[in-house]
Amino acid sequence: MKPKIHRGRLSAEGFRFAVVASRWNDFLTSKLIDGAVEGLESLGASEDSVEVFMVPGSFELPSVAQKIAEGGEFDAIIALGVVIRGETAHFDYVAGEAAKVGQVSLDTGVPVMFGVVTAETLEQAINRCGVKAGNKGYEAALSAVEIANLYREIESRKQEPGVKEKAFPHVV
Ligand code: INI
Repeated sequence: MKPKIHRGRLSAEGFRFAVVASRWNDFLTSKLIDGAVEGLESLGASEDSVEVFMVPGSFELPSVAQKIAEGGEFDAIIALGVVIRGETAHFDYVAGEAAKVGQVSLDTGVPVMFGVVTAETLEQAINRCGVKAGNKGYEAALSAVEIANLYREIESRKQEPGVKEKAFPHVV
């Protein structure tokens, strides 16, 4: 058996993206923003299809992502931040709150990417922000494009007549 495989296309054309980024550790989050914008641009996003919203710290990412999602203007949101365990006694609270962007996705239906670097040390964080081990902002941007396309494809199936009948032949 060879089931049909659906995979979001890597084309940003025709989509709108919001980047929500933390100012905390801004010497690193600025690299994540650059990476995300570069990633979107490389997949065909136009300048006016990308907007960046700044928040004080990663703790604020979910609430602002939710506000943006509720506005209904964007097809995907990319949340960016850097939380370093060595730098804060409340690492777990900040990182845990930041990860709630996943719940925002589920609650609003707008995909939110988790582009937050959670690192044990400053060195580790630096390496994940485009110095050695890639750039988490760039990666999150590519994921945003893929998921926005996949959502659109899945959404478009709802409009096709007969989809429900095919999936639930016993339902009349
Ligand atoms: N915010 C971060 O994004 N990264 C951190 O490492 C960090 N530390 O170290 O505390 C941090 N704190 C700020 C926090 O996100 C909130 O902005 C603040 O608590 C106000 O709600």
